[in-house]
Amino acid sequence: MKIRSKFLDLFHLNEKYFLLTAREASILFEFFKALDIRDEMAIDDVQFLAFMKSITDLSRKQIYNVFDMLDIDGSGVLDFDEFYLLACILLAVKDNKEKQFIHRHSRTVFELLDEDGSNNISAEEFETVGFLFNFDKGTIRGLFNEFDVSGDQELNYQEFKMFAMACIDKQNEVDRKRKEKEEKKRAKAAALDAEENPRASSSCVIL
Ligand SMILES: [Ca+2]
Ligand SMILES: [Ca+2]
Ligand SMILES: [Ca+2]
Repeated sequence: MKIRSKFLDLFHLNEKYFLLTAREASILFEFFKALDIRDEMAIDDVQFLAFMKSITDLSRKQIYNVFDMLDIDGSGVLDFDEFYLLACILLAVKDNKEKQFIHRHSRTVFELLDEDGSNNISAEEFETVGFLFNFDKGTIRGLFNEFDVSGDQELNYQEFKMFAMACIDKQNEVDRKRKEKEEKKRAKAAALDAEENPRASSSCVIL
């Protein structure tokens, strides 16, 4: 899932808790009230579709899946608590921190993914909304092979928790590789620069 939103750029999840600060939450609440054009302290699926279409690249079907997942109490609308959770997930994805988010909020994410409340996540359940955390089908199948220790084709909370812990190692590795790549690029650019402007670079060294 890709996110393009100037509004969300104003927010960042707290590094420690992966939630919004109180101030940011109150700004988000104002925004929620603006979306809630009928003044019902809730947004329905049509309002949600328009909002998600404007800031993500998800399809209509995917957006409705997300709506059903977030409507935890099954009321047919999203209240602010449910919307707040979505905002935190969107922010985690925007900042490439979705794996940390899963790790930090493994119980919440587990309950979100376990759509039928069976205390187990099936591959189908994971696939229904996995795109929200940037998991594609292949990755999800691999993940079940690796973490379904009991072999019942489902992840219980213990198994999911192991996955969530591994998730963070994976994210750290991805972050490390990205940093290495950036540093290499920078070094290469500096070397090229030095080649093109030998005088400038030698004066740099003197300075
Ligand atoms: Ca609801
Ligand atoms: Ca389930
Ligand atoms: Ca299992």
